[in-house]
Formats: sequence, C-alpha cells, structure tokens
Amino acid sequence: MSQASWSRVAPLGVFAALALAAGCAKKEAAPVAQAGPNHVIVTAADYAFQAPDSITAGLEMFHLVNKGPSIHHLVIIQMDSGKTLGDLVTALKNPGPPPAWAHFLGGPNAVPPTGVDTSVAYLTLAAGNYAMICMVPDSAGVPHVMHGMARALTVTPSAATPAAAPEPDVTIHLKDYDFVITGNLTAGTHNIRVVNDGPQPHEMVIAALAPRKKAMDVVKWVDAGMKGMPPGKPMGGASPMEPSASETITVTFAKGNYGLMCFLPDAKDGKEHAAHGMVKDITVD
Ligand SMILES: [Cu+2]
Repeated sequence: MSQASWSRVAPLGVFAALALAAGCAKKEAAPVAQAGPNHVIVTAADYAFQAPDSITAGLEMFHLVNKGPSIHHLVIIQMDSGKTLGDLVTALKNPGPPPAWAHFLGGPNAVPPTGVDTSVAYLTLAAGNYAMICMVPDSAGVPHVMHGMARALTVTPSAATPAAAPEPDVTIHLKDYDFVITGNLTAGTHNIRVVNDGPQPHEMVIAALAPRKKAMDVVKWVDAGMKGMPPGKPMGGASPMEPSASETITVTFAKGNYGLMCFLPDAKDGKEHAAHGMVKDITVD
C-alpha cells in the first residue's frame, strides 16, 4: 500500500518541478499540492486552550501539549454554517447526544500534564467554523468544556490540494464495541490510522499501564475522579469522532503493556463504552 501511494506522489513532484522550470505561471495553473501539513500547536491548561484563531484548510497536524495540572485532550468539532461556539457550549449543557450540526472529527487524545509530552493527530479540514473542546471530566465528573475549555477555530479556504497524511503502518477500527487492530504494534514510532466504523461515536485513549495494571484499572480510576496513584499514563490516541470519521495519529511505543479505552456514553444505556467491552489490553514487544 505504501508503494502504491508513493508511486502516485512521485510523478506529481516531478511535474511540479518541470512546471516551475518552464515558468508556466501565465497559464491557468493546475491546483498546486500543499507542500506538507500545517502545524497547529495547541497548549492546554486548567481550563483553557492556547491556539491560533485561524488556520488554512488542508492537512492539519495538531500538536497538543498539556501544562496541567489536569489531564486534557483536544476534540475538533466542525459546526454547520450559522452555528457558533456559544451555541455549541449551550447545546452540550443538555444531557443526551450532541446536536446533529456539530460534527465530532477527532483530534489528539489525552496527554499528561508535563508540558513536554505531545499528542499528535493529522486531520484534513475544509474551510469553515470549528470548535476545540476538552471533554475530560474533573474530579466531580463535570467535563472541562463546562469550565470554559472551549475555543473557536476558523479554517480559511485554500486553493492547494491538501497534502496526504503520513502513510499508516497500523490501522485501528473503532467498533461497537471493540478496537480491531491490523498491522504490528511493535516498539517504536507508528503512524496509526484510526477509523470509526460506528454506528456510534467513539474515541481511543491510549494509556501506558503501570506494572500489573490492566486497561480496566485505568477506566475505574478515571470513573472514581482520578484520585491517587494513576494505574496508567495517557499517551495520546484519537479524540471522540463521529461514525465514518478517521484520522492519523503518531505514537511512539516502548516495550510494555498498554490499554485502549473508549469513555463515550452509550446511546442505549448511557454507560461508558468501556463497560460494554470497548477496552483492550495490548502488549508491545
Ligand atoms: Cu466508544
């Protein structure tokens, strides 16, 4: 698969070089390919995001850094035209599923409050109005978005063809209720394509597990308000995304035991998807 896509990319590069050499700027130019991702650095703290107000459409490489003191993540939500960040925050105060005009697209999932660890996600965004929110709960179970951890993001149009996300060597399908992994999660850095096969929204939190701890211990610790010694350390993953959404994340694994978890509430009974079995222990070696 990686060979096929390289062979598609290479001729474009040659063509672009030839076009430049020929100085064909006067003719109607073919759409130019975006050179690479737009780097979007987002810094989380209790309870606000520091981020640009506006970015250009195309492949966005979100880098999430967390200055704490709490654990935070970044959820990217596309809002249908006419809807504002205020509308979104108001709608999220109501129990039940989010409004149909708010499209949860993913983003970089939870990162510990070290100010150094980074969670990375590539998303291809079209021009429009977006929101960045944190849905991680505080010790009373109230999501951080309700403490003001919400920020508007404008994506401006671009004539360039979006750059391609890095070729994944691992794909993880989110299902009701499972994580299905294809490819080998070995020690080292991986580009992981995360695809929500639905029918419900899902997320994937990755945690490096403490000795003798299981993914379910992390779920229980989060549900109990994240008090005391954490049974695992968050190391990114994919933030909540609607069915059919996908993104690519870059994660570096050391040898060891990891947990994959989905904390989203179930459409039928409101319980976390982890309680429905969307929790997986994996060993990387
Ligand atoms: Cu889920």
